[in-house]
Amino acid sequence: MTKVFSGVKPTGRPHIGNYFGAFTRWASEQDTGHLYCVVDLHAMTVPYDPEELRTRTHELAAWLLATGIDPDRATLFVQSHVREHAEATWILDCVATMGELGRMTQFKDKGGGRDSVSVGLFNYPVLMAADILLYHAEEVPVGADQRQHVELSRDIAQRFNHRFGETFTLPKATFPPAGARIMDLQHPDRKMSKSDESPQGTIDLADDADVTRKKIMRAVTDSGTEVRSGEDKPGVTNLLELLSAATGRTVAELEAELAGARYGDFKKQVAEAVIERLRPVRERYAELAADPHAVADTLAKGAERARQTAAATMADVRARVGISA
Ligand code: ATP
Ligand code: LTN
Repeated sequence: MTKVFSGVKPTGRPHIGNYFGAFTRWASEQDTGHLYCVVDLHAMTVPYDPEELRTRTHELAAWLLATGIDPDRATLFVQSHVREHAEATWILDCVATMGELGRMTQFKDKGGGRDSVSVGLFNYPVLMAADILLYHAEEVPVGADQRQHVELSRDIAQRFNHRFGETFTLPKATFPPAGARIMDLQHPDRKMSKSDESPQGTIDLADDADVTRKKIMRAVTDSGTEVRSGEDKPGVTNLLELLSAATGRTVAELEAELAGARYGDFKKQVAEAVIERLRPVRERYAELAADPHAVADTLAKGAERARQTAAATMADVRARVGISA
């Protein structure tokens, strides 16, 4: 059985990009030995409101459960509940180098050389390495933007093993199939994102059917009238990919069927498909939201299970690096 670890930050509200690009994949591939984590410590690397962090962490876990993560098979937990993540980060900090962290493009994009950004933002990939390495994960399903971070985790693991003896498994990133990247409906040249302010371009999982329909009907399309994908048609391509993700049919099939369709009718079809696909997930979420104790209980059990592995790894690490057991 392959060991898998992945994480999602409780920043902003989860959207259909997270859902189609990550959550559904996690749910369909889940197995015992897979761990899925709400990485609240990672959400602290940029300015945030503590009460909001608490709420969002809980809501995000509920969305993962609503998507179909089964806590009796996979382990679902909150990063800060397992203190070994913070402890491992310090030890790995003493193995990682300023040079390699300084080369991380996410840090360069988000930190941009400003003195005011937190040390946590710079250190973000080391915490991510700790997440992955504590559980000896072999595979890390992520979006392409996280490739560099997973490679860094691998480099850190290798260096640690070389310096202190075989301890960590070397992880590798795995990526969703092509087309699993949902773009902003108003700016189809950039990905739908939790942290960018583009409410009309982002369909939150928490949006209701009416809001979902309106946003899709107002999505930007392209010049011309043809419903086909292509580099010259980023808006229509994105909607075709969304329709494909929602229906499980290929873009080629949909293009053939939609030949001659008007943009308006095409968008209606996309909207209804997305709404239908999300309906049971939204219903399940509403049930879970009505019973916060049940979700908290599930997360406590998940943390308990995760802690067993994390504690065993840390005992080994402590012994190897020469600190007290
Ligand atoms: P942000 O949007 O705030 O930059 P993020 O969504 O990239 O953050 P996470 O919330 O931690 O970061 O990502 C959770 C998962 O969702 C990741 O695997 C990421 O690749 C995936 N994901 C995020 N946005 C999209 C998108 N638009 N299309 C497909 N997958 C996405
Ligand atoms: N950095 C990731 C979230 C993340 C993660 C992880 C993903 C934190 N720790 C460990 C995989 C494995 C992101 O921004 N999507």
